[in-house]
Amino acid sequence: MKNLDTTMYFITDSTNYSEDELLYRVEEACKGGVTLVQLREKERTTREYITLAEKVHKITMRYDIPLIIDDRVDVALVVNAEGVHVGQSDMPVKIARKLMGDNKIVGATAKTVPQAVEAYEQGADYLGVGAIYPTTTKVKTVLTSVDTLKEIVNAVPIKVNAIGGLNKNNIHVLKGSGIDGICAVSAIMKAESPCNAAKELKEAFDELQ
Ligand code: TZP
Ligand code: MG
Repeated sequence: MKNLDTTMYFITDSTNYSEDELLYRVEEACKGGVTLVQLREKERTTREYITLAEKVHKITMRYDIPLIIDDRVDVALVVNAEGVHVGQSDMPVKIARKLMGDNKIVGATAKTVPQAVEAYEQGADYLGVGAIYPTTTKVKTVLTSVDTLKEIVNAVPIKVNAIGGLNKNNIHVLKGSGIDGICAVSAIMKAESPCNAAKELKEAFDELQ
């Protein structure tokens, strides 16, 4: 059975952090009630990605929170993570689904309705849509309007999360959009207390409902 609650989806960014600090922040975010964790590593070697993913997975498993690996189906399979997330330049959803099997979570990035429909038809379980606001996180992305976000929500029957520059003070723009949850990197990674940040962000999202 897939356990998929995308309400408060925390995505890591280890830039400028030691491994210990990253692991600490993952654990604090778990304590703060995030419902999904994505390990997102762009600079590490495959071997380093696997080693780190094993350590992160040990933590998330203790909190019963699914771990999603960004970009890399091979790494996700090796560490038996609960899922993988693919973007528009990664492996197509259809192939990721085939390799991961039906019981794993496959998420995809979509910035337009056609991309969203294609990802759904190819077997994605959820979509990350954005960037809603400009972001300081290292990413090649363009802004997606809240109107497009709403169109995507209406176009596909799977979970849709908003992403990009989101924090507890600006997510009110998402009210009434019909999204299932929010994704956050900096709001938790850069917070003085990642635990409190996760808790507050989740509360802010719950208040929108
Ligand atoms: N995809 C679109 S925006 C983004 C990704 C991975 C980064 C979001 O990071 P932050 O720090 O929450 O703006
Ligand atoms: Mg990617």
